[in-house]
Amino acid sequence: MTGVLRLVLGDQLSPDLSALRGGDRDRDVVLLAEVDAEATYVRHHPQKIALIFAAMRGFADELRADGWRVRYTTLDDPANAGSLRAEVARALSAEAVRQVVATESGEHRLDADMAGWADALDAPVEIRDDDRFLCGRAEFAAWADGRKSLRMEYFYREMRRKTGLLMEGDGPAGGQWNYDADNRKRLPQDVVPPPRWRAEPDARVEAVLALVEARFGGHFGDLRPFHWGTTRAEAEAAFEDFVARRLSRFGDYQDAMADGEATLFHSLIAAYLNIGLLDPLAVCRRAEQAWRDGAAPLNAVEGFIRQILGWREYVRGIYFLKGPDYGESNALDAHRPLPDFYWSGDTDMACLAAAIGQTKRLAYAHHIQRLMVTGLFALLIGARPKAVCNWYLSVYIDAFEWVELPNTHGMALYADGGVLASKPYAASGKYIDRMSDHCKSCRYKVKDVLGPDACPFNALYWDFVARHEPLLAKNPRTAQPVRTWMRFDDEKRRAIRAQAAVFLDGLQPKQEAA
Ligand code: FAD
Ligand code: DLZ
Repeated sequence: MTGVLRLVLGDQLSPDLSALRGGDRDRDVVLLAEVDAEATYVRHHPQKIALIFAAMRGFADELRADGWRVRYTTLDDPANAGSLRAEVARALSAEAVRQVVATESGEHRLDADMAGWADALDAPVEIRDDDRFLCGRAEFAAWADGRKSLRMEYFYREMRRKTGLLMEGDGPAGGQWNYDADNRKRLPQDVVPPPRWRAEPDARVEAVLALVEARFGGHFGDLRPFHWGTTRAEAEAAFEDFVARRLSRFGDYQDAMADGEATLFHSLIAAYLNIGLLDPLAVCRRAEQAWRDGAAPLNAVEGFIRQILGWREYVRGIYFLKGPDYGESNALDAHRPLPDFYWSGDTDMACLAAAIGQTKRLAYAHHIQRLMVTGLFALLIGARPKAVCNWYLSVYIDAFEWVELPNTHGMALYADGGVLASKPYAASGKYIDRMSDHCKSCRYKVKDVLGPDACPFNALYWDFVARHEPLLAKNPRTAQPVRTWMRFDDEKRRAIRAQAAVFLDGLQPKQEAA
């Protein structure tokens, strides 16, 4: 009797994955394959490849312990066929299986490839919905249908009602849907964030680190020290550590940045959620419980839940709603190459050096660093959206296209012309000074707009306002800076634009393939 080949991708490490549902443990074979095609479609940070391979190996053990027959191909297996499709073909001819069941992937690239498998493999291929999200693709499309504006806030309220999270009767707990106004504090000197939770590599992880070092050591980013959890138990321990030690202050310092503090009060769980080691609803319910138990205030817990129940679900909805062409737009007509220092951290701007430096060391930067430091700089200089998206998809431990692209292309760069954000997130050095202490140690003066020591963000900001004056003037949320720009006299305007031009001319581009 023949069985079914059940494919599990590297970011589908969930025991209740739809591809495994209804399976027959005696006849079916579960396939996991480390393949070159997935490890190289962008030059992933070495820690990201190591996390995925180590977690895949850990999940294979979990499945075996649960009675499944698992076929696992390691990257260094001499017979490795190099791509998922070729590994599925190899399994079909080697195992007593005649049909394939898979779960839809998180990327248009792979979805399109999988759609051609039945013909290419000459075998029945069933692709099931990925229902590990709280809002399915069709449900999001129904929510979006007929709406003029797809703002996250309204989607989020629907999701609160649907799940009952932080609800009191028909209304929001505490009387407000959103406590963001309370969540914009600077980090005071006497508040010291706890160190990040760390796993120590065991023999399974060490074997993966050696493999990644040999094959992908040349990619941007340090492989060691490697302290990410790679099993479900470790991901849960990391999350519990967050609940116990950081959740209560997550809200207050959510937007803060500080010299020498890479992780502040953030959870560092995005990668675990995205590869299936943590379940988003369980995580939100646990955070809500902490509030109900009096262990964390409402502004912190609502802020945290909104990121997962709101933003995470919403960006996935946008990614699939807008389809494969979403990343093709370039609404601000931006064509500048990404500066070389994005790949080295070698810049005198302290905020950029900190964000890029920790990205290299940890494969991690928190949201405000991604949006209001590296993202803001790329927006202001008019960097080419594809080059910026390629960078974000490569360098972060949690980067998968369904979540990376809307955040970068839409939120940070406004390259989608306002599908996702109601305005470009443009700001001067003043914002960075308000939310961090980076400017104190910076060689540039944040208060200056002109002169060799002026913070480059300032002239770049006004240059951006000047370049996009018609667009910004017609949006009530961005019209004020245009009016201020118009009040500057001609000489000041000319000097600012000349200062920006000299700075832009001095940026060293990286030779990119993308
Ligand atoms: P926390 O600050 O502790 O937040 C809790 C959780 O909320 C996160 O783990 C994440 O699952 C979710 N979350 C928070 N903000 C967002 C958001 N805007 N979109 C989706 N989920 C969110 N997130 C990714 O998971 N992968 C990416 O590739 C990614 N790329 C980004 C690129 C840019 C330009 C920007 C501005 C944001 C990006 N984000 C991405 C969103 C966010 O920055 C990260 O989820 C977060 O920094 C991860 O760190 P954390 O786990 O400590 O999150
Ligand atoms: C990101 C990644 C990497 C680095 N390697 C593998 C792999 O070897 N095998 C695999 O099945 N998946 C891998 N992945 C995750 C896929 O790229 C991911 O499923 C798609 O990007 C869709 O989200």
